[in-house]
Amino acid sequence: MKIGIVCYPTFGGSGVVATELGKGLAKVGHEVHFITYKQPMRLDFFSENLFYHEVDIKSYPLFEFAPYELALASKMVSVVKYERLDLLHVHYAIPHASSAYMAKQILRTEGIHIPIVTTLHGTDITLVGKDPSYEPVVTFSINESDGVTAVSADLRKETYAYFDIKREIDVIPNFIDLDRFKKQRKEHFKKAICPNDEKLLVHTSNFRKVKRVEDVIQVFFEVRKTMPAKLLLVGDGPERDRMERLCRTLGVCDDVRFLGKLDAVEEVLSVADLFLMPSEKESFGLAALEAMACEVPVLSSNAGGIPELNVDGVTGFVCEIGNVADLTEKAKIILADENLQGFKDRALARAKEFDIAQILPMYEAYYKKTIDTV
Ligand code: GMT
Repeated sequence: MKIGIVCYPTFGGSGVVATELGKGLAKVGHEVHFITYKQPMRLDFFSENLFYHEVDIKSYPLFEFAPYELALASKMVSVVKYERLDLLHVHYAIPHASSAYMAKQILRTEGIHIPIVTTLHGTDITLVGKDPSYEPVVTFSINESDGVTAVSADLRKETYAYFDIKREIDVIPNFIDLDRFKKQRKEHFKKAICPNDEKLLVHTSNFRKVKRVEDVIQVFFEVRKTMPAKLLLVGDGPERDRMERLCRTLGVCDDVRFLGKLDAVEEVLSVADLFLMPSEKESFGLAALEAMACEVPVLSSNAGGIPELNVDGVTGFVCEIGNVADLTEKAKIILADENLQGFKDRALARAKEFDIAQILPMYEAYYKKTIDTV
């Protein structure tokens, strides 16, 4: 098939999923055309089946905000037409699904029919999408897509709850490339961070409020009272300053390091003992899956689709959102020497269920079904 993939190209789970999916499809022989405003993060190599089309956003003194949606729709029209695509797969509803709808209508006037598959990722539904300033357009463009998938059953449920959806939404979970995300031998790194064999806790996120990074630090503060431990915080975002101040107030700065935006997160995960994801909202939790693939147990909240990934008492623990006392107690259980290896082994076994090799055929079948039925 010739598939167009539209996504956000920079940091963020939906862009990572879209890029890895495109790479996986190209590997098994499909021709994949990325349409974005910037070269996607993990698409920095040559492959005969991968193409990149940059959206040209023209500014003009009249525009306070350049109309990206229109430039994107125009680019979709030309790529579909000249590259003869079979299908467009847009990741994240806003504004990709509505731009795709517009492109589809324009192409129809030229006798070209292009099926649109929209994948919902999370905040496009649970935070941004349901805001009245976007809701009518999101509802319309989901209903007008030829196929709609959500990355978890919970996200599908939330979509039906928030929007007036009149069509079927299928669940295709996120996936992991186990060749990249695997435990690597990084003993020197572990020794440098934990010279006295301290337990290493890790959190990665975009440091937005919904990630509840303060819970990570509070849990660490409590755990550290009972065992030697270190905390690595990977990523950056609006909450970073506040979190640095919290570390100072709690007096834990010597044992906490903010690493900023790291691309090779698997190297950090390779030496971690516990991954924390106490989010307020989380449709899937790709970062937790990446940790599990590196044999790291997950201590999470019960937000959104996380319990569909992290199995309570098996691959880690699942606690009520904001229950720091419970999170702390469960962290100590996981980190106890006699328990840790079992949790690590089971985390890896669970991650294998989300191997890209299992999930990619689901998308291929979904594309074929969509093309055949429209
Ligand atoms: O987590 C974020 O805020 C980024 C966001 C995105 O779209 O880039 O992530 C969402 O999509 C990921 C990939 O499907 C999911 O793994 C994340 O759980 C989801 N985030 C939220 O629902 C908050």
